[in-house]
Amino acid sequence: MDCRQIEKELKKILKPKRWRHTIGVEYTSVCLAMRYGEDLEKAALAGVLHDCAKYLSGEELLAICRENHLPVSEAEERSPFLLHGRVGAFFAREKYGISDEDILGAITWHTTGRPGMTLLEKIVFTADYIEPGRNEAPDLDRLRQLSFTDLDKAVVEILKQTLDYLTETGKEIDPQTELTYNSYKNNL
Ligand code: DGI
Ligand code: FE
Ligand code: FE
Repeated sequence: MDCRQIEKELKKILKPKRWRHTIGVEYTSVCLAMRYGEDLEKAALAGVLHDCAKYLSGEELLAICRENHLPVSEAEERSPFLLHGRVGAFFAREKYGISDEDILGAITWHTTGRPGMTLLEKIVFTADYIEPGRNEAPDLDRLRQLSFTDLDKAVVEILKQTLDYLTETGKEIDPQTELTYNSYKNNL
Protein backbone atom coordinates (compact mmCIF):
# COMPACT_ATOMS: atom_id res chain seq x y z
CA MET A 1 0.00 0.00 0.00
CA ASP A 2 1.17 3.54 -0.59
CA CYS A 3 1.14 6.34 1.98
CA ARG A 4 -2.15 7.85 0.81
CA GLN A 5 -3.98 4.52 1.10
CA ILE A 6 -2.42 3.83 4.50
CA GLU A 7 -3.48 7.27 5.76
CA LYS A 8 -7.06 6.48 4.69
CA GLU A 9 -7.05 3.05 6.34
CA LEU A 10 -5.62 4.42 9.59
CA LYS A 11 -8.16 7.21 9.70
CA LYS A 12 -10.82 4.51 10.11
CA ILE A 13 -9.20 2.80 13.10
CA LEU A 14 -7.27 5.47 15.01
CA LYS A 15 -8.87 8.11 17.22
CA PRO A 16 -8.82 11.60 15.64
CA LYS A 17 -6.00 12.83 17.89
CA ARG A 18 -3.86 9.76 17.16
CA TRP A 19 -4.47 10.12 13.45
CA ARG A 20 -3.38 13.78 13.53
CA HIS A 21 -0.24 12.72 15.42
CA THR A 22 0.35 10.00 12.80
CA ILE A 23 0.23 12.52 9.95
CA GLY A 24 2.49 14.84 11.98
CA VAL A 25 5.08 12.08 12.40
CA GLU A 26 4.80 11.11 8.73
CA TYR A 27 5.63 14.63 7.49
CA THR A 28 8.18 15.41 10.21
CA SER A 29 9.98 12.18 9.26
CA VAL A 30 9.97 13.32 5.62
CA CYS A 31 11.43 16.72 6.61
CA LEU A 32 14.20 15.05 8.64
CA ALA A 33 14.84 12.69 5.71
CA MET A 34 15.33 15.74 3.44
CA ARG A 35 17.78 17.21 5.93
CA TYR A 36 19.82 14.05 6.51
CA GLY A 37 19.63 12.38 3.10
CA GLU A 38 17.30 9.48 3.85
CA ASP A 39 14.82 8.09 1.31
CA LEU A 40 11.67 10.24 1.52
CA GLU A 41 9.27 7.43 0.66
CA LYS A 42 10.73 5.14 3.34
CA ALA A 43 10.51 7.93 5.91
CA ALA A 44 6.88 8.61 5.01
CA LEU A 45 5.92 4.92 5.25
CA ALA A 46 7.71 4.37 8.57
CA GLY A 47 6.25 7.60 9.98
CA VAL A 48 2.67 6.95 8.93
CA LEU A 49 2.77 3.37 10.22
CA HIS A 50 4.71 3.83 13.47
CA ASP A 51 1.57 3.86 15.71
CA CYS A 52 -0.67 1.68 13.50
CA ALA A 53 -1.22 -0.77 16.40
CA LYS A 54 -1.83 1.94 18.99
CA TYR A 55 -5.64 1.45 18.92
CA LEU A 56 -5.25 -1.92 20.68
CA SER A 57 -5.32 -2.48 24.46
CA GLY A 58 -2.37 -3.98 26.31
CA GLU A 59 -4.21 -7.29 26.60
CA GLU A 60 -4.91 -7.34 22.87
CA LEU A 61 -1.27 -6.53 22.06
CA LEU A 62 -0.10 -9.38 24.30
CA ALA A 63 -2.59 -11.80 22.72
CA ILE A 64 -1.41 -10.89 19.19
CA CYS A 65 2.21 -11.44 20.22
CA ARG A 66 1.40 -14.86 21.70
CA GLU A 67 -0.66 -15.97 18.71
CA ASN A 68 2.02 -14.95 16.26
CA HIS A 69 5.11 -15.98 18.24
CA LEU A 70 6.43 -12.43 18.55
CA PRO A 71 8.91 -12.00 21.42
CA VAL A 72 7.65 -10.43 24.67
CA SER A 73 10.18 -9.34 27.30
CA GLU A 74 9.45 -9.27 31.04
CA ALA A 75 9.22 -5.46 30.99
CA GLU A 76 6.75 -5.67 28.09
CA GLU A 77 4.74 -8.26 29.99
CA ARG A 78 4.31 -5.67 32.77
CA SER A 79 3.84 -2.64 30.45
CA PRO A 80 2.25 -4.23 27.36
CA PHE A 81 1.58 -0.88 25.62
CA LEU A 82 5.34 -0.99 24.85
CA LEU A 83 4.45 -3.75 22.34
CA HIS A 84 2.60 -1.40 19.98
CA GLY A 85 5.84 -0.92 18.02
CA ARG A 86 6.51 -4.61 17.51
CA VAL A 87 2.88 -5.39 16.72
CA GLY A 88 2.80 -2.31 14.45
CA ALA A 89 5.73 -3.70 12.46
CA PHE A 90 3.93 -7.05 12.24
CA PHE A 91 0.81 -5.30 10.86
CA ALA A 92 2.98 -3.26 8.50
CA ARG A 93 4.24 -6.51 6.98
CA GLU A 94 0.98 -8.48 7.05
CA LYS A 95 -1.70 -5.84 6.42
CA TYR A 96 0.10 -3.05 4.61
CA GLY A 97 2.55 -5.08 2.52
CA ILE A 98 5.78 -3.54 3.81
CA SER A 99 8.85 -5.79 3.45
CA ASP A 100 11.67 -3.25 3.85
CA GLU A 101 13.50 -4.29 7.04
CA ASP A 102 14.64 -0.75 7.77
CA ILE A 103 11.05 0.53 7.76
CA LEU A 104 9.95 -2.41 9.93
CA GLY A 105 12.82 -1.71 12.35
CA ALA A 106 11.89 1.97 12.61
CA ILE A 107 8.35 0.97 13.58
CA THR A 108 9.50 -1.76 15.99
CA TRP A 109 11.95 0.45 17.89
CA HIS A 110 10.19 3.83 17.86
CA THR A 111 9.30 3.84 21.59
CA THR A 112 12.49 2.59 23.31
CA GLY A 113 15.06 3.02 20.57
CA ARG A 114 17.93 0.54 20.43
CA PRO A 115 21.73 0.71 20.37
CA GLY A 116 22.97 1.05 16.79
CA MET A 117 19.85 2.62 15.32
CA THR A 118 19.89 3.21 11.57
CA LEU A 119 19.36 6.74 10.23
CA LEU A 120 15.72 5.92 9.46
CA GLU A 121 15.19 4.57 12.98
CA LYS A 122 16.64 7.76 14.51
CA ILE A 123 14.45 9.88 12.23
CA VAL A 124 11.18 8.20 13.26
CA PHE A 125 12.22 8.06 16.92
CA THR A 126 12.86 11.82 16.83
CA ALA A 127 9.85 12.77 14.68
CA ASP A 128 7.57 10.97 17.14
CA TYR A 129 8.77 13.33 19.87
CA ILE A 130 8.93 16.65 18.01
CA GLU A 131 6.02 16.54 15.50
CA PRO A 132 4.05 19.82 15.53
CA GLY A 133 1.08 18.41 17.48
CA ARG A 134 3.20 17.48 20.51
CA ASN A 135 3.34 19.99 23.33
CA GLU A 136 3.95 18.12 26.57
CA ALA A 137 7.75 18.04 26.63
CA PRO A 138 9.69 21.00 28.09
CA ASP A 139 11.98 22.94 25.80
CA LEU A 140 10.44 21.63 22.58
CA ASP A 141 11.40 24.69 20.49
CA ARG A 142 15.08 24.13 21.19
CA LEU A 143 14.78 20.37 20.73
CA ARG A 144 13.05 20.87 17.36
CA GLN A 145 15.90 23.09 16.17
CA LEU A 146 18.47 20.65 17.54
CA SER A 147 16.81 17.80 15.62
CA PHE A 148 17.58 19.62 12.38
CA THR A 149 21.14 20.56 13.33
CA ASP A 150 22.40 17.45 15.15
CA LEU A 151 20.18 14.36 15.04
CA ASP A 152 22.42 12.30 17.33
CA LYS A 153 22.29 14.94 20.04
CA ALA A 154 18.52 15.17 19.68
CA VAL A 155 18.21 11.40 20.13
CA VAL A 156 20.14 11.49 23.42
CA GLU A 157 18.15 14.46 24.72
CA ILE A 158 14.88 12.70 23.97
CA LEU A 159 16.09 9.54 25.73
CA LYS A 160 17.26 11.58 28.72
CA GLN A 161 13.95 13.46 28.97
CA THR A 162 12.02 10.21 28.66
CA LEU A 163 14.05 8.52 31.41
CA ASP A 164 13.65 11.58 33.68
CA TYR A 165 9.90 11.60 33.04
CA LEU A 166 9.59 7.88 33.82
CA THR A 167 11.61 8.30 37.02
CA GLU A 168 9.60 11.33 38.17
CA THR A 169 6.28 9.61 37.55
CA GLY A 170 7.44 6.33 39.09
CA LYS A 171 6.89 4.28 35.94
CA GLU A 172 8.91 1.18 35.20
CA ILE A 173 11.84 1.76 32.85
CA ASP A 174 12.24 -0.88 30.15
CA PRO A 175 15.90 -2.02 30.21
CA GLN A 176 15.83 -1.51 26.43
CA THR A 177 15.33 2.26 26.90
CA GLU A 178 18.20 2.35 29.38
CA LEU A 179 20.40 0.30 27.04
CA THR A 180 19.69 2.75 24.23
CA TYR A 181 20.47 5.76 26.42
CA ASN A 182 23.73 4.26 27.69
CA SER A 183 24.88 3.51 24.17
CA TYR A 184 24.21 7.08 22.97
CA LYS A 185 24.88 9.26 26.03
CA ASN A 186 28.46 9.98 24.96
CA ASN A 187 27.08 11.87 21.95
CA LEU A 188 25.97 14.77 24.15
O1 DGI B 1 2.93 6.12 20.93
P1 DGI B 1 3.28 7.55 21.25
O2 DGI B 1 2.53 8.07 22.44
O3 DGI B 1 3.17 8.45 20.09
O4 DGI B 1 4.84 7.60 21.63
P2 DGI B 1 5.77 6.41 22.13
O5 DGI B 1 5.54 5.18 21.35
O6 DGI B 1 7.17 6.95 22.15
O7 DGI B 1 5.29 6.17 23.60
C1 DGI B 1 5.48 7.21 24.50
C2 DGI B 1 5.35 6.73 25.90
O8 DGI B 1 6.22 5.63 26.10
C3 DGI B 1 5.78 7.83 26.88
O9 DGI B 1 4.72 7.99 27.84
C4 DGI B 1 7.00 7.28 27.55
C5 DGI B 1 6.81 5.79 27.35
N1 DGI B 1 8.06 5.04 27.44
C6 DGI B 1 9.19 5.17 26.72
N2 DGI B 1 10.13 4.34 27.18
C7 DGI B 1 9.55 3.65 28.21
C8 DGI B 1 8.23 4.09 28.35
N3 DGI B 1 7.38 3.62 29.30
C9 DGI B 1 7.83 2.69 30.12
N4 DGI B 1 7.03 2.21 31.07
N5 DGI B 1 9.12 2.24 30.07
C10 DGI B 1 10.02 2.69 29.12
O10 DGI B 1 11.17 2.27 29.10
FE1 FE C 1 4.18 5.00 19.69
FE1 FE D 1 3.73 8.11 18.11
